[in-house]
Amino acid sequence: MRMMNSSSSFVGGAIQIGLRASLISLAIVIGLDARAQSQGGHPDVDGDGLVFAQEHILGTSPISSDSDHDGYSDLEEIARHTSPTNINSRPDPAKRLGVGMAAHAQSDGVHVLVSVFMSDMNLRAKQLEIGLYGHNQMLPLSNTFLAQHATLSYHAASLASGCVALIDIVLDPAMVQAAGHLTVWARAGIVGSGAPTAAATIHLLSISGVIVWAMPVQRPGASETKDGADLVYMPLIPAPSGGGSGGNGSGSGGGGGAPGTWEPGQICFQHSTTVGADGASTVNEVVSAACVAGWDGFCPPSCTSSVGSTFRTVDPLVLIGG
Ligand SMILES: [Ca+2]
Ligand SMILES: [Ca+2]
Repeated sequence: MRMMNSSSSFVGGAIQIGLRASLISLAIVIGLDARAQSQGGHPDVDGDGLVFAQEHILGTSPISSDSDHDGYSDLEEIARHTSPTNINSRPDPAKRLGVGMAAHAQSDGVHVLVSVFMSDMNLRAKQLEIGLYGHNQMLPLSNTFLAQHATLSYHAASLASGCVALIDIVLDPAMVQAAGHLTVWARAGIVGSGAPTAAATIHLLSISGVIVWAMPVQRPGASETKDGADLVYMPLIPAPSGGGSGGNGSGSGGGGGAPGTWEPGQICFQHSTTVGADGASTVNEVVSAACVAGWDGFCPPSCTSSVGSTFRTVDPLVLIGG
């Protein structure tokens, strides 16, 4: 993992993040990171750690680090599992550690972001583990892999005493294509205090060679564990190089990479329920699916035919409890 002004010590399969930095040098870290992420036509104009392509997919503002103006940055809200675009969705102040994930595509591959909120800067006391689940196997990502494929940066949090760490992992699309379905998971905890207390997953799949993020969408009043999950199949297609109009997000994110049979301006909206569990994995069945208009995306012709199909993923609750 390329790290700026930080150090790391490795314990077992987990990464223990350590930071030798004053607040002044932290500001330098953030500045360097923003500059680094501006390369390749993917600017992070508002400095919240989310490049344009990511903000576009999330529907967050590329020119405001706090899209809904609730005092929590877009990145922090990802880590703390609240909506960055709903001012009434705010983090639980009692939770001192949070892990969330997002994904987008760039020309160098699929970027999976792991956002870690910490209420204090005692980073040596935090333990973070990142892994893959595919082919019915849990595979913690090795430190060697992360060193080669991930970057780490630190960003300001709503609490002056805390921070948000952002781990940006670049995956070869061929990994997802080979697996068909691939879940990336992350969990974090306090060193020496037993089980992790925060976890997140992101589910990727390959449809006709296009990498798709099965992105959860919030349904007001619904209980995810009881009612199943609502998902949209968000295609992760790199924007053309030099793209990024900087406008209101009405066009450049989709790029031209979707097969011609995919319907533009629509997205595959699905509802799935858990029909079984096997160790850390759950078996989920798609109970409804349809192309829904009004999205800046593409809907594959296979959308409706996915009803009745099952897929396996990892239950974040199991990652915490296990
Ligand atoms: Ca933003
Ligand atoms: Ca916010």
